[in-house]
Amino acid sequence: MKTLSRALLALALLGSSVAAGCATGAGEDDELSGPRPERARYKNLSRSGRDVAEHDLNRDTEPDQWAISAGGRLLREERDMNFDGAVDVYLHYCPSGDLLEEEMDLDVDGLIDVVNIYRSGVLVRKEMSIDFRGQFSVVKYYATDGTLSRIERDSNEDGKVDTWEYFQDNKLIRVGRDVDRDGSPDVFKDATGG
Ligand SMILES: [Ca+2]
Ligand SMILES: [Ca+2]
Ligand SMILES: [Ca+2]
Ligand SMILES: [Ca+2]
Repeated sequence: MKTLSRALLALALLGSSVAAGCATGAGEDDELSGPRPERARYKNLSRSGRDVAEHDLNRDTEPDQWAISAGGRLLREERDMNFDGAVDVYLHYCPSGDLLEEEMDLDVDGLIDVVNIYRSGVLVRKEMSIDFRGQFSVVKYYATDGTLSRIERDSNEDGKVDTWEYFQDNKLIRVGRDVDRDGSPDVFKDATGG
């Protein structure tokens, strides 16, 4: 079973883009089938009809961690990292129990700034809002061994990637740019030369 899912993961990573998902058997991705899964960054989180378990990590009698489950399955955990009563980190889980996504509000303003996306519990993608305004203009892709493979940047925040940085052994080797603004790179530059 593990070997099979690893093989599927490797296959998935061969593609140019890696979709979020639980990488488990068919039918277990029902929660993710829509274009907008329940996420803090889409502001569509719900606790309605779910079991909510509260925890008080710093023992000040105020809860700071919540586990939200449905039908005995843990959907997500919410954490208040700075103990101000507002949630800053959301952890979303696969039916298998593997971590699927991590949403983080780094500057505690209520907007998600970083999303880490996992497959079979391994980090494959990191989406970053570098100006903390909720636009994920930098996306980092990781290989199965954990090394950085590519960074895509939407420098002018028009929703289209314009710069592709390719990495090998965590070193920048090539940069691609989209000069005709069609969303794919046209000009490449070798970044290894001295
Ligand atoms: Ca507390
Ligand atoms: Ca907080
Ligand atoms: Ca924020
Ligand atoms: Ca182009």
